[in-house]
Amino acid sequence: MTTLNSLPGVAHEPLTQEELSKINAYWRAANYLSVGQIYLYKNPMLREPLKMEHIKPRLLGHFGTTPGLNFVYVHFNRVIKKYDLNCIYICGPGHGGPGMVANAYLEGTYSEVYPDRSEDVDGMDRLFRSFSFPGGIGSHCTPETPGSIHEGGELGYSVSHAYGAAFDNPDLIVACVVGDGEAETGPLATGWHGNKTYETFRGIRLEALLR
Ligand SMILES: Cc1ncc(C[n+]2csc(CCOP(=O)(O)OP(=O)(O)O)c2C)c(N)n1
Ligand SMILES: [Mg+2]
Repeated sequence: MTTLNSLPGVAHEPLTQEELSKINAYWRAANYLSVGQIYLYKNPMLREPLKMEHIKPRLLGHFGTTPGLNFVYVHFNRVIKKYDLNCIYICGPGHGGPGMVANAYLEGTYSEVYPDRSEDVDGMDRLFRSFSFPGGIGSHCTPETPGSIHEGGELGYSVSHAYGAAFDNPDLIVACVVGDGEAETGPLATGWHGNKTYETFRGIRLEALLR
């Protein structure tokens, strides 16, 4: 039987201690940047003791989904670098926005596109304050999020967008995370049938060729 470990080119060894500690540090930084966007209005590095006035008065949803999404993100980055892969991450869960923004910021892309959200305390302050706040950025991955092709505001399209990305780019690896809440929507239930769509399209194309 072919298992993942028996495939040529797939490393069998566990991660080294150095890899583990770097990945863990990156993951914790992404989690901090996510939780900061949700809660902090001021004091982004918590250099002062936390006071009520540092907390946003109206909070968005919850943090629950974010550590898992950030975990997937950092490990995909690890394998992308290791094997020089061409990948895209489609993030479905309804409250995953802060995680995706945090990673875009941590990679430097966010500051490249929005120089006022620079990679320093002032930039972090502006990033945190703007998240899900009047005049700021959306609580989900709006089209303004660098690299985003998946508008997360209306739940239910992650699988369809993942299929679309793969159909358009056959060599692309698409990592798609589906939210459990998102999975209750009609569009998502339909999205699971993308494999049949592909077979149908392929059938139609074959038929056309054979004619
Ligand atoms: C079509 C649609 N219905 C309802 C909502 C409101 N809504 C936003 S997040 C959310 C919960 C989504 O759950 P899940 O996908 O598991 O994400 P998580 O909260 O775990 O991050 C809901 C119902 C929405 N954004 N879109
Ligand atoms: Mg959920």
